[in-house]
Amino acid sequence: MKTAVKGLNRPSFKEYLAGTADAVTSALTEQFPVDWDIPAVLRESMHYSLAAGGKRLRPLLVIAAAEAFGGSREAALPVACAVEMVHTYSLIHDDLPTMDNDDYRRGKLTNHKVYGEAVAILAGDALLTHAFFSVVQAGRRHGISSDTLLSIVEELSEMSGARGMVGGQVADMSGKQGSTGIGELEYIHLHKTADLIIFSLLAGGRIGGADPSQLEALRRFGRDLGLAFQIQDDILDLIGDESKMGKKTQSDVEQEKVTYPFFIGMESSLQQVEKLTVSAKKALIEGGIPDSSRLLEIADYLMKRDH
Ligand code: GRG
Repeated sequence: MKTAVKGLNRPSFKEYLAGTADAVTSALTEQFPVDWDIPAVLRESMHYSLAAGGKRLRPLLVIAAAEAFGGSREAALPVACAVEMVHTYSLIHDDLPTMDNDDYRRGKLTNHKVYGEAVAILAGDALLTHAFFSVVQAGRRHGISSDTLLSIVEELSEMSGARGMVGGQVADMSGKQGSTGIGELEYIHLHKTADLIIFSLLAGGRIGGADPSQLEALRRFGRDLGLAFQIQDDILDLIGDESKMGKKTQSDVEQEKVTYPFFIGMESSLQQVEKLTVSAKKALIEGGIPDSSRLLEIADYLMKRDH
């Protein structure tokens, strides 16, 4: 009877996704209080990209992982915002002329197209540094232990830096068809994409009080989920809707990036996404996590996503 009532009150996955994304969007705007003396153009530029939407996947993972252990959403939110700030900074910098040279992101003009390259670079820098401020503040406000906070800060710096996302991006920039092998491709996917996903799960788990073996299960879940996510991203890019095709530059066409579909073809890539998702879910199911239902739903949702 109790279970049935609990089930009845449980938001659908769609409601959970939308509710979490809204909570993250509101919390993001609160990370830079209006009475802080910040140059207007910098504040606007950061806000422009933070408010531009996106799936809010990484914050969702922080929150769902914390909740899987009975952790509070309030304590997880500032850390969820922190990882979205790091993600947003990486997108702003990735879009710059010196990198991907993109004019549009999330259906809007890219940051540098609106605010100029110098401000876009600095907005990215400020978002990256503010992420660490948010993590430490969250700890103070919500009584997260210093040990937990140190681990979160340590993992955020490692997984977003030279041994993480930035390292993956540099490897990706040097990867060209003909000279990159599938092993290097896995390195690129693991660091450019999976590391922030792994970080999000570990941080949520730590906030919820996960023990070392449960953290290991979250790490394995995040690794496979992150690899599947990137292959799916490359598949979606290749299938391309009209807007994506329109976004391609001449140099993209001449020098297509190395991807799983390039190496093993579309059909096998789709199978690989499914295989990795199954393996991710297995790690979670076997990991002794008190309530992994939302994380499992997220894995299924990502496998079926179309954007
Ligand atoms: C420039 C330091 C630096 C790093 C760039 C993240 C990244 C590394 C580049 C962005 C380009 C890209 C395709 C990265 C792979 C990870 C990925 C699929 C990012 C897009 O994440 P989504 O789909 O984006 O979660 P939204 O817009 O939904 O937040």
